[in-house]
Amino acid sequence: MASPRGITLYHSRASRAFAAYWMLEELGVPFKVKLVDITKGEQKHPDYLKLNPAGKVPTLTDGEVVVSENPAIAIYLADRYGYGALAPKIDDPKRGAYLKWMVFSTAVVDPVATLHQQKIDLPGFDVSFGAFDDMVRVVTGVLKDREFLLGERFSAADVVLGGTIARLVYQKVLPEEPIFLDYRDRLTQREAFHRAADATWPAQFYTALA
Ligand SMILES: N[C@@H](CCC(=O)N[C@@H](CS)C(=O)NCC(=O)O)C(=O)O
Repeated sequence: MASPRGITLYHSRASRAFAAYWMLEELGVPFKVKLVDITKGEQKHPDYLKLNPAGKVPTLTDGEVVVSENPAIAIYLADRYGYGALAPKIDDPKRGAYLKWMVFSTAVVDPVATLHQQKIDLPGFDVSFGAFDDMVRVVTGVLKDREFLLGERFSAADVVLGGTIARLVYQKVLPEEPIFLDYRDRLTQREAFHRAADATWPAQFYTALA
């Protein structure tokens, strides 16, 4: 379905905005791109802060709709333009797991992995995102007997959490074990992944992932 309003993605190259870009490519909807160069501090410009007071990329607008935070962007887009395809429908029993993995991606995986990369490993108890090893165990557990997070069917949750896992494998934050490498390889074979990577990542990063 084409957007009746007109979608614009605000992103920066080689950033977490990749997930939103990949999501748009999966859906095949037309969209405009505005570069917000975080290396120049453009994400803190007053005009951009009106769209996203957190001063981070990505942000997506669709007419009057403004959405930021990758999982929220992916949930919005998948429900609006890929409902039943990239998003399980409301009455689909897989909807619960779908939403859980979406939230888990930035509430747990990203923060705990970022701290781990900086050699900060907090005890899991009373820390909202838990311990790094517990995160690895949980993600390993879901991927051990399936192609994608929801089973055989690729979904927007694979774009958001899978995109994060692909980056963490590349950055060697996650262990280079077959379970992560194989999942990463399944994701990077997708044409939409390649289109988004070509547009957003330096060639070196892209070839390392492909
Ligand atoms: N939780 C956010 C994270 C976005 C994020 O961390 N963006 C980084 C780029 S990778 C950013 O904009 N950094 C610039 C800054 O914080 O000033 C999401 O999932 O969208």
